[in-house]
Amino acid sequence: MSLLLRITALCLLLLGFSAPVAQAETRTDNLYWAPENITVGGEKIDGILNFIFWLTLVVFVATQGVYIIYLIKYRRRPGHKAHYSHGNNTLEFWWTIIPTAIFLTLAIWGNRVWNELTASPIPPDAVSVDIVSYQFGWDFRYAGADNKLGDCAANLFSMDNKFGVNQNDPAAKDDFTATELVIPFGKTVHVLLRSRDVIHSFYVPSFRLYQDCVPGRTIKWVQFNATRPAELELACSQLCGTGHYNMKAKIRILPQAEFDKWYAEKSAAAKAALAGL
Ligand SMILES: [Cu+2]
Repeated sequence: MSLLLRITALCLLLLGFSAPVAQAETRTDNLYWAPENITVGGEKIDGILNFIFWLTLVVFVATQGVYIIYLIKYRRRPGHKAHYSHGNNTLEFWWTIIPTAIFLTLAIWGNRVWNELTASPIPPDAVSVDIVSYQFGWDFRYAGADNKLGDCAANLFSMDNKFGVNQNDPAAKDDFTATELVIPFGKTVHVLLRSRDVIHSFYVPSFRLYQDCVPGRTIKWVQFNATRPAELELACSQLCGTGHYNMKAKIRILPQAEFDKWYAEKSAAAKAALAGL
């Protein structure tokens, strides 16, 4: 390729003229704020985020305001002498106590919301999905007809066992896999988060959910309940290597009947594939 062509290609790339990729729902409103929350309990996270945002704004304006006033008021000019200040104990007391109280409030409040959203027992009819992240993509495994995911372990990951499933576990026989996360709305979804290589992150802004997938561990406490049908994009949120930018998967949230149909079809296909072996 000629140098000129290479430079042109690089410029186009830098300007964002790359190959079109499959897009999730395009946002048209509220572009400067978080996307619409579509999970039960997500409004609690929004409460904390909004509080932090407005508090930070007030503190920013107040501190920068004082800074600018002092810059002008105490600037160097003829006839004015600088004087040394030893500080003010009362002021120092308050500007230590108030931030401490704010940080403690945020820590307790955040912890409480985290517990409310993650510590409740998983309902028996929850949809369980095993999500395995890797450089650079996502794999999904569903429980199949028995509604029970087969056992898995990090030391079983291999080229032909990409979910690290224990093949001797009878519950593993009817599990099926998918390349997109398909879930119903109005029902609890329980996800197992794992990684085959480095740390990745399962981040879905519309669910107000952010959880790292850590190699060697199975994160079991993430559950959520979507409130409406939607098509979203799952994008890894932990810089995990050169292909990180492209580590995406589709999330499809369907009405229960449509989900059941999809599930039955996938389950039957997996069963047929197993029988054909
Ligand atoms: Cu990643």
